[in-house]
Amino acid sequence: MFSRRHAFGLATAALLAASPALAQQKMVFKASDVHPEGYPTVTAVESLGTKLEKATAGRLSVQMYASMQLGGEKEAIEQAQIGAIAIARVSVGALGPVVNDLNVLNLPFLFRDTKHAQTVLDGAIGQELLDAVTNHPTAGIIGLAWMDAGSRSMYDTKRPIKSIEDLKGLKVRVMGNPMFVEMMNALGGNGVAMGYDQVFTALQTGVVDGAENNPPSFVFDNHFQVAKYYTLTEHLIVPEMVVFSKRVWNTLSKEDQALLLKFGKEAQAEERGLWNIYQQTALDKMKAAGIIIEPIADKKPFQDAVKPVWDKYGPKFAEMIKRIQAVQ
Ligand code: GTR
Repeated sequence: MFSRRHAFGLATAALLAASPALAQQKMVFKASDVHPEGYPTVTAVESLGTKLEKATAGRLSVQMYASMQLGGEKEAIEQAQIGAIAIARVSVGALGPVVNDLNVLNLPFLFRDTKHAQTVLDGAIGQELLDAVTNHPTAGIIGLAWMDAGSRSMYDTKRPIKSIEDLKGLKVRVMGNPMFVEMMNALGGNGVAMGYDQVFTALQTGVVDGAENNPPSFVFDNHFQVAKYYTLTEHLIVPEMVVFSKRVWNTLSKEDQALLLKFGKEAQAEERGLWNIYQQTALDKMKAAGIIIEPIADKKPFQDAVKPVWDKYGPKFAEMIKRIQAVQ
């Protein structure tokens, strides 16, 4: 698997940077995703690779490392930054600590629903935030495309959560971003930041009592085998991004960069279609597996509880929040 063909890495990137003539050489872009083969984000990036290979007669291609083979998302971002991999498909939750502008999307209950989030990301604001990644002076990554990830809800191994009171004292894993720890604490639980690669074991061994995620992650990353209660809090609608290593990007011709941007956009559209199917399949599998799904009719107590997070992080995004809320 680690043949020479697949071993595109830092050394090669550095060499290409030094010698643009070599940029016409065959290159295999390593891509990382925490999800398994068949997951919408994995399929969409693979399909980008297939198109790239076809358009360049095999000169450029993508080698997908799915299922956390290269580690969690923090690691994927770091590897893209140094050029050890070319493509990282990661959550904006994990990118927020690298590109602060993105943290506006990590505010709980920011979007009215997933449709609202899609409209925002498809429009001017979506492009601005991709550009904020690309133009960031030190992040070292290019924002290539958005990926849908639905909305995130709570799940746990202990008890059904019928109201916010039931969250009290539960140790709940959140993504590695202080905003989410503060969010979970404000909701009454104990937020524990942890890489995605550790969540299954943490749930299984009782290191945490619960976590929060969308139905496809809950099911296809197997968390539903250990956590039986899923509560439709839908507190976060956090999109995901495909980012490309700037180090590698800078070795590419303008034409190759344009191809990546074009196929990136197409991957974004393809993933959305696949997402809708996966979301439904996940819900069906949850029901078949006997997961207790609690609807939350009144989300107001949850929305009120996260006010401290908005008080702390909202003001510096005031302008952007207004624009996002104005999108119909
Ligand atoms: C999933 C997302 C991953 C990762 C994970 C997590 O929904 O697709 O990119 O962020 O959540 O909770 O860490």
